[in-house]
Amino acid sequence: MSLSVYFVTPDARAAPVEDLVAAALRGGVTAVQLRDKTATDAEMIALGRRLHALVAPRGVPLIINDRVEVMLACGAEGLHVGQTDAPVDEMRRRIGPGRILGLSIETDAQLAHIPPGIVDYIGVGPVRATGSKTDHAAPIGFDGLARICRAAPVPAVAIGGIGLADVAALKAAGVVGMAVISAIAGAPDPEAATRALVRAWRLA
Ligand code: TZP
Ligand code: MG
Repeated sequence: MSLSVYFVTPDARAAPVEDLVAAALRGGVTAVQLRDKTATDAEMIALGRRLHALVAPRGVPLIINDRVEVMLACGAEGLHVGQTDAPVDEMRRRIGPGRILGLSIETDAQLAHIPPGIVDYIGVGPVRATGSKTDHAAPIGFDGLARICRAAPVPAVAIGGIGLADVAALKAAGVVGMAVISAIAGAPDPEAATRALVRAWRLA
């Protein structure tokens, strides 16, 4: 599994989410997260199944944000939870040992509460303030990101206000990948934007 270029679906969608994910896949995205704070579970399961049919032939994991029932029902590869969701050890019991489990980390202090052997990766940020998540925590910047990466017990993915120009700084901070919404969904050509991120990540 590679989380190097990790596309998270947007709230505001200029294009259908299937079209965005298909474009990201053509561009070489390595992981996709379905994040939808407003859909019903039934809507999210239906969408998750459609997205899973797109990503699975390419061996790209589909990770569902927050909702374990949705993840189980659409056969996704993983679940991503935040600090206010149910505890990760409970989530791990529900999803079983073989699925991917990600946890959002916003502060140094939250690292201390990660139980050993439960979480596969952490999503760290926001690195910068972003309009893509209205209720985000205070930005940690690249210094904060590097500090958290050094102390983290598992691989870290950066998130929040990051894009193509940041690839070298992100690699220097020690993350294994970049999770983005607007750098792909907000680009005039999401496929080309993804391809550029993938190429930059490989070359940096
Ligand atoms: N969690 C922290 S920041 C963020 C999420 C879901 C949004 C990232 O979106 P963008 O457009 O890549 O800044
Ligand atoms: Mg959450």
